[in-house]
Amino acid sequence: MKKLHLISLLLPLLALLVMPTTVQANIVLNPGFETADGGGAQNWFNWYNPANGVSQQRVTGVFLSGAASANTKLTGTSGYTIGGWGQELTGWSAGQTLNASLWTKVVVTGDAYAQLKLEIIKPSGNADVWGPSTASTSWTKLEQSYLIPSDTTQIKLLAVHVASVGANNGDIWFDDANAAIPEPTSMLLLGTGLIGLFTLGRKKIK
Ligand SMILES: [Ca+2]
Repeated sequence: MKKLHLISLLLPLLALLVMPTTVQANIVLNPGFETADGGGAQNWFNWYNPANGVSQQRVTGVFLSGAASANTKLTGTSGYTIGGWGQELTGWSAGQTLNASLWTKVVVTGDAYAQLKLEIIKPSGNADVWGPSTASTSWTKLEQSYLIPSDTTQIKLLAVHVASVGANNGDIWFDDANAAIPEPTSMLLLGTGLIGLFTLGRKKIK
C-alpha cells in the first residue's frame, strides 16, 4: 500500500516531465475568421487609421483553411497608412510564454506588407511587440513568442497592413491566427488518468 501511494504521487510528476511543453491551447476566438458578424468577423475589431483610408472585410473568396479569411485594402491617397484586424486576448497569465502566429497572403502594390503585432498594455504605458512581416504573394506564417511580464494588464493580437506610399496600396488576407499558451489542465488530467488506470490495474491484479 505504501508503494502504491508513492507511485501515485510520482505518476503526475512523471506525466509533467514526459508531456512536451508543446501542449498548448489557442486562446484566439474565431481564429480562422469563419464566423461572420455583420460585415466583419466575430470577436475581431477593425484596427486602423481611418483618416488614411482603409477598407476591411471578411471574405469567402480567398482563404487558407475553412471557407473565409479577413481582408484589408488600403485606399488612402498619400502618406503612411496602416490598418488591420485585432482581438483582445483573454485566458493568459503572467509568466507564461505566448506563442502567437498568423497566416497571411499579400498582393503587393507599392510597398505594402503584412505584419504580426502584439499590443502589450501595462500601467506604465504600451510595450508593443512588432513581430515579423512579409510581402509574399503565397500564404506565409508569421510567428512571434513573448514571455508575459507580471505587470501586463492587456494583450491584443493584431494582424496589420502597413504601407507608406500612394493610393490602393496592397491587398492583404489573414487567416488561422493562433495565440498559444501552455495548457496545464491537460497535463493534470493525464496525471489523474494515469493514477486511475494504475489503481484499476492494481485492483484487477488482486
Ligand atoms: Ca479561415
